[in-house]
Amino acid sequence: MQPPKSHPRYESLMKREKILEGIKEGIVAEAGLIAHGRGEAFDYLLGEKTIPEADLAEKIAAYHLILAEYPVISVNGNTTVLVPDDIVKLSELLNAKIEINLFYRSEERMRKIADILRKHGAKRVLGEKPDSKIPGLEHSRALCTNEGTIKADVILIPLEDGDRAMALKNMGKTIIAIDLNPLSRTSKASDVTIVDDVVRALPRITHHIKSVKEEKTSKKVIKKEIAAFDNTKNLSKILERMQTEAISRF
Ligand code: PTJ
Repeated sequence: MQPPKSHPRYESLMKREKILEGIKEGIVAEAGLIAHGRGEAFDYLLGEKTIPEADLAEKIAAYHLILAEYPVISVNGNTTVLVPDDIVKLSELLNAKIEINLFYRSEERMRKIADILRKHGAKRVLGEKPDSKIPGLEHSRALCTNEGTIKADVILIPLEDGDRAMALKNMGKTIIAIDLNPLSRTSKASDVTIVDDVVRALPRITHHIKSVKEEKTSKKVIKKEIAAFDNTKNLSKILERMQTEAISRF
């Protein structure tokens, strides 16, 4: 059901609709609804907006992706229904590979997700024919490709489960997570954690990449800002911000 545009929480309701539609079409896992609800709860505490600490992480993420030799964007059911265009745009801007990596893997879901991304302009989508595994993971979440996850030096993981994030970190990769829960294992294991809704985060990362190109920011400056970024400190500032933001609306 389409919510009326006048509804004060129209955007949030539209996201729910996309997730529900995705479940009906067999694209989003049923557990994706629960994951979305958890994300919504944290987003509500943040005031459903990009807070300054998230924007900083989005800028640092953009910097890592610009410096990357082989960036990869990992996608699942939720991200595909929420931001298919943004995934494709970002991959084109960075010349990054897109790889589907599912927690609740089935060949049918893999195909449906790849079809949606191709429909939105992706020339190549990896993951349907895995030829490698992430060491240390036992379930089907380990399945991946040599051309994607294995070769990646920097990997963007929106809405990731903690085990896989930690396994990727153990492989020596630079991990950029998008996760509204600042307390999740994924958030804590990542090099850069963007505590923002994926719907706002991907366009912000793209914006920062374009700014670097327009303003011709030097590699020296980029590297200096990356070195000065402390993910744990940023996460603790976010927890404080959640509290003050929520109290200010009480
Ligand atoms: O499509 P599949 O089979 O790969 O399954 C995907 C889900 C998301 C179901 C699976 O990876 C899962 O169970 O994830 P978790 O462990 O519940 O983690 C999802 C995290 O994403 C949670 O910490 C949520 O707070 C967060 N989250 C949910 N929706 C959003 C979000 N973060 C950013 N933007 C969102 N829209």
